[in-house]
Amino acid sequence: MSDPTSVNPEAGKAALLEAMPAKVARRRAKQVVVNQVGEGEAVPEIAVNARTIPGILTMRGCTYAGCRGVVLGPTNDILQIVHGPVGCSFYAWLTRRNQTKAAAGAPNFMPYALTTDMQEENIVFGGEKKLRQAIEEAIAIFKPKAIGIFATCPVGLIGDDVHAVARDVEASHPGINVFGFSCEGYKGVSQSAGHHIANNKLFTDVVGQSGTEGRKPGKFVLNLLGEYNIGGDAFELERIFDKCGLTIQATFSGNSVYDEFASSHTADLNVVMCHRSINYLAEMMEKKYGIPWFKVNFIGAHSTAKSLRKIAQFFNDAALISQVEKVIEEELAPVEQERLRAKEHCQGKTAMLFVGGSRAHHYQDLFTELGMHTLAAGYEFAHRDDYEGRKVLPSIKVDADSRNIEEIHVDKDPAQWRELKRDAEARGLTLNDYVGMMPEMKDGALVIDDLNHHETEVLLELYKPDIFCAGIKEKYVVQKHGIPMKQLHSYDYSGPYAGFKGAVNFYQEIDRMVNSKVWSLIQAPWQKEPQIAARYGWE
Ligand code: CFM
Repeated sequence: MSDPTSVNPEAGKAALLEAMPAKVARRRAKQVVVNQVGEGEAVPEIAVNARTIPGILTMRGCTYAGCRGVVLGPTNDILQIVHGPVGCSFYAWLTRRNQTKAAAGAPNFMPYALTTDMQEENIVFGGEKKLRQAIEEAIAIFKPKAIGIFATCPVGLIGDDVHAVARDVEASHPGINVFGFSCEGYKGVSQSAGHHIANNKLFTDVVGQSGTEGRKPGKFVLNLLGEYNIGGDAFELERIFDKCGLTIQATFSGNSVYDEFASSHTADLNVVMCHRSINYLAEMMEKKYGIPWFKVNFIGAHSTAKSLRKIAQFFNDAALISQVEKVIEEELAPVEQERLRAKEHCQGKTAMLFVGGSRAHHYQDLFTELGMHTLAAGYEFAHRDDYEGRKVLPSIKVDADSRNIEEIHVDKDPAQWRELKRDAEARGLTLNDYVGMMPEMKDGALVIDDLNHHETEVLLELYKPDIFCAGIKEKYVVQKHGIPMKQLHSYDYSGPYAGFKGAVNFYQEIDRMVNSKVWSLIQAPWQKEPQIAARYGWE
């Protein structure tokens, strides 16, 4: 077990930057911060959402991934057609493990990968005709009610207009909602731009398309934003919400269907799980329809209980409050038993988390529940508000890359706007806020944005954490260092980890991983013989 206090954080930071050329080290120095929480949850400023240094081997993905894969991917009856070379579609094909359960007799397009498979000829002479043909073919086969078209890098470079094609198809197929996304991979510095593009289009073309008759029955109707049903997380949350008597109008977008998006404006509350990917939609829905939002976290049993209580307090209904308390009591008892059992083996061990734009924060709660310390954490593509809290929003500088993404001007819709706040703020509830990751981390922890391969290796050698959490690109590098590695994107083909049952799964897996002896028994060939002699063909 490593001693979390044994490495001086400033020395740790210096070690990360040591081998870098001076210019690169100067830039990275602003993206690596030693955490310190001051008065009013003030934390040091971190440089984020900046272009990745070429060649540094980033963990990031592209804008198309954030739009097509992340936000739209988990919905099952919007036919999604990727306009681009086949690889963009193929490598996004079911790799995120977002699950879905289509209703009996309802379509489920998720297992399909639809692409225009652009060829050189289309790049030279334009691909709009091919896209149009592909859509016609898809309509004939699948008969969808909605179609999303996703533009990849070459589409933007040659100037194909996916929106014009969408309008054209819509005109000849009334009743099918067709919308295009200008989510070319290069549009922003990371996936994050793709989230924003997806939010914008969903807001302008899908949310509010159905009338109030689309509202589901129930007294407490809310949308769950930023939950994508990885490894079945949404199924567990649906179970808990149902037991509490809460109705989920729409989840954006785990286990969701088009009609739920279209009628999501009829809900009375938006709760936001992943702030980074969906805060835009929450803000826009509040402006237009008056739907209030607040942040929740269903990763961790105690965080789940806290979030459920906040929802019940918002609705301010005695029966709901007592039902939620009953559910928490019932669910928490077996979870606590398992937590305390696992905690005995995990207490004092150390973790590092480098994931996306929200999980590096959320999963710290699960490790804390096990008595473990987070030595270092960071996001791949989050913004300053996800690190430092939304209080820094007014001081965030808008650069050329962010300006690239459209900010939609939204006005109140007097015909549809409802007063829904129920005096929540007067009753002490905080709305429209996210405190961010850093204020909830210990002083001295390293916070690193857009971690790269070299820094990963330095961290592993220096701190020797008991577990490292990231994605598939990092997995085998970490394991070769003899350190267990947990994928927090795909969950290593396991899950769910959300809610009460998810917490139990996580405790058990982490217990097994950090206490396994297997890693200390293996020795890689290069540890025995640092230089392996090679014989060249011409010798
Ligand atoms: Fe939100 Fe996500 Fe994440 Fe994200 Fe993602 Fe994901 Fe993620 Mo992978 S929406 S920011 S773009 S919680 S796919 S479900 S795991 S990087 S931390």
